[in-house]
Amino acid sequence: MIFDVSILSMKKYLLPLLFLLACEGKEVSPPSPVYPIPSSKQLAWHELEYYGFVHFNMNTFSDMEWGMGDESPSQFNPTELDTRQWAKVVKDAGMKGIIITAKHHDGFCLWPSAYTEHSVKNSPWRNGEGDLIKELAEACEEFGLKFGIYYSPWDRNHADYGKPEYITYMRNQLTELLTNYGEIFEVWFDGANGGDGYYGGANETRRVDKKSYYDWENTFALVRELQPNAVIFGDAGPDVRWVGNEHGFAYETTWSNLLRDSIYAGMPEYSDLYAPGQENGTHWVPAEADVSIRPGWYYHAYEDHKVKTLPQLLEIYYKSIGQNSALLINFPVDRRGLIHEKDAEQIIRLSKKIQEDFTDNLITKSKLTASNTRGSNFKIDHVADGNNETYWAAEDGIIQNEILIKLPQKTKINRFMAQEYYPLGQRIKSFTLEAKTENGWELIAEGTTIGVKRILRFADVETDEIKFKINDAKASPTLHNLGIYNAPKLLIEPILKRSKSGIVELSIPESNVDIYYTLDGSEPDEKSQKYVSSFEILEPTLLKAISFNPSNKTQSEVLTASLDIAKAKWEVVSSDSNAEQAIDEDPNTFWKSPNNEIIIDLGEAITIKGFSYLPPQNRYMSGVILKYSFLTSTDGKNWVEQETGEFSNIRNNPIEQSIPLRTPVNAQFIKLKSLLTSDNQSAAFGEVGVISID
Ligand code: FUL
Repeated sequence: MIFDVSILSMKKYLLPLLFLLACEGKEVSPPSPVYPIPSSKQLAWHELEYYGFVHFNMNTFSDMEWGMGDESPSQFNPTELDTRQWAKVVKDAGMKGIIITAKHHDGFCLWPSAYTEHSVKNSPWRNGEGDLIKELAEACEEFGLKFGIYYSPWDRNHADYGKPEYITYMRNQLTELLTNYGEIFEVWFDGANGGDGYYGGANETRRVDKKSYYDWENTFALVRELQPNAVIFGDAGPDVRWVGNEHGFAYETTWSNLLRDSIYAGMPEYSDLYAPGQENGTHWVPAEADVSIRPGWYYHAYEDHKVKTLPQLLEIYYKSIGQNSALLINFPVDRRGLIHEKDAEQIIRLSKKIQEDFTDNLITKSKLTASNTRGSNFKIDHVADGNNETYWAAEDGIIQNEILIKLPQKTKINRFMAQEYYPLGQRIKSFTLEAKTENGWELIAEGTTIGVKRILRFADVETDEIKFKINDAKASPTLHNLGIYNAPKLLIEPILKRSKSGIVELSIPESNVDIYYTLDGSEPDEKSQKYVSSFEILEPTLLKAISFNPSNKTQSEVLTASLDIAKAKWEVVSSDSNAEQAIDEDPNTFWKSPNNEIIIDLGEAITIKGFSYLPPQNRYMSGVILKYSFLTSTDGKNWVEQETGEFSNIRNNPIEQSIPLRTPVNAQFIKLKSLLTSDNQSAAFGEVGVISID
C-alpha cells in the first residue's frame, strides 16, 4: 500500500518535472568566475554609473585652472553659495552623487581644517564660520545623493610639501574629511601630483618622486579604516581608475581588468599604455570617465558660451557609460557659488534625451532563443526580466553563442545595449549584430568588449529579427541584460568654419535641413537670415545660428560663436612655409618651431587685450607649451614682455588657452615664446590668436 502511494505521488510530480527538464534543461551550478572579479564595494559603486563633480574653490576666484598657492584666503567669497541648488541640479539630472574638490593643487581648503590657516576659516565667506564640506554633505543627504571627496595630493601652498611632514599633514586632513562628514562613497586622488614640468608653485621648493613620496599603501590603509565602504580612485586605482583623458571617452575595447601593479599615480605613459585596461589585467579596477561640462574644470566667465552642446554631451554618454565606464561630469560652480543656469539647462537636456533614447526596450516584447543554455536557471529570458540577480549563461567551454531575437513586428531600430553578468568577471572579446532585412541577414554592428555595459549606435534598420553573435570570449559567456531601442534623431547645431581670410562657412551633415543665423546677438529662429552661401566676417562679431528641419519644424540648439578680428592680414615672420599652419584657423594643423617661438606680424597696430594658444590636437602631442612668455612690439625689433606664466593642465586637457593681459596694449607684432614644453621637444603651435574684445 505504502509502495502504491509513493508510485502514485511519483507519477503525479515526476512526470511534469521530467517534461520540464526536457524542455528547459535542469538546474545547474553557476559558471566559475573568471578572475579578476569586483569586490562588494565595487559592485555597489557600479550601480551608480553616473555622478557629478564640482570644481569650486580658490581657482574660481583667481580665474585659474591651477592656482600657485600664494592666493589669499580673503579672495574666497561666494555671494550666494547654495549647495542645495547643486544637489537639486544633480538629482534632477539623474546623477547619483557629488564629488567635491575639498582641496585642489593650490592647497586652499573648503573646510576649516585644524592643520592649516589656508582655508575657509580665514575667508570673508560666512565671516570665516563656514564649512562647505559640511553644507554639501548635508545637501547630499537631503537629496538622497552619495557624497565623495576629491583631495589633491599635490600642494603648492604647504611649506612642508616634498618633506615627510607633508604626508602626515595629508593624512591628518584625510582623517578630518573621512570622519566628520558621514558616509563617503569615493575618495578621488588626482594623478596630477607634482614632480613634473609644473614644479614651482608658491611654496613648491622640493621636487617629489611620485612613485615613492606619497607612500600610498599606508594612505589607502587609512582610507579603508575610516571609510570601509568607499572606493578609492586614482590612475592606478586601487578600486577605480582614470580613463586616461579628460574628454569623458572610454575606448571601444575597454577592460575592467588592469595590470595594476605596473602602474603608479601620475606616470606619464599611463594614458597611452594602460588606460583602456587589459584583457590579462590582474585586478578589477574599472574605468571612470571624467569630463567638464565646459572646456575648463573651473568657472571662467569667458566660457559661458562654451558649455557643451547636447550632441557633445550625448557623445560623451555613449562613449563612457556605453563603453564600459562610469561617467563623472563636472560643474564649474561660479563665483556666486551656484551651478550656472546654462550648465544646469544642458545637463537636464541630456537626462531627458537619455530617457527618450532608452524608453522602450523592444527586448521585453521579443521572443528570445539562445543556441546554448547552461540550465533552466540560466535561461535566455533572464536578459529581459529586469531582475538584478538573474542572467543567461552558456555551458562551460561553449564560447561561441548566438542569441536570436524575434521582435513582435517589423520596426525601425538603431541602438543595442548589452551587459555581462560582471560579478563573475569580464569575458566577452568579440561580438556581431545582424538584422534580417529584405536583402537577407545584414551585419549592422560589431564590437569587442562588453563588460558592465556596452551600447552600440547604428544607422536605422527596419527588421523583425536580430542575431546577436558572441564570437570570442575568455570563457563561456554570461549576459545580464539586453536592450534594443529606436532612439529619436537629434538635430545638431550648424558646424562653423572660418578661414584665415575671414570667410565663414556653416554646414550640417544632414540633408533637407536649413540654417538660420544672426550677427547682432539676437536669438535666431526660422524667421532670421537664411544661410545660403559662405560670407565674410572681418571684425569682432557675435554669430548665432540654428539648424531647422522644415518638415517637422524642429530646431537645434543655438550655435554661439564669438568671432574676434579675422587673421586676413597676419603673417608669421619665418622662412618656414609650414609656419602659416599656426594661424590658418584649422585646429588640426600645427607648426613646430625650431627655435621654440612664433613671431606674428598682424599687418597693422591693434589694441591687444590678450592672446590665445591652442596646443596640437593630434593624439601624440609633442611640444605642448607648459610655460610661456608673451611679448609685443610696435616695430618687430623692440620687444616688451606682457605676460609670463604656465598653461595649467594643458597636457591632460588640451583646450585653447585664453590669457588676458593685465593692461591692454597697442602693437603690430606679437611673439609667443615657449620656456618649457611637455616632452622637451621643440614647441608646437596649433593655433595662435589675439584677443581684442572683452
Ligand atoms: C586633473 C587636475 O589637474 C585638474 O585641475 C582637474 O582637477 C582634473 C579633474 O584632474 O588632473
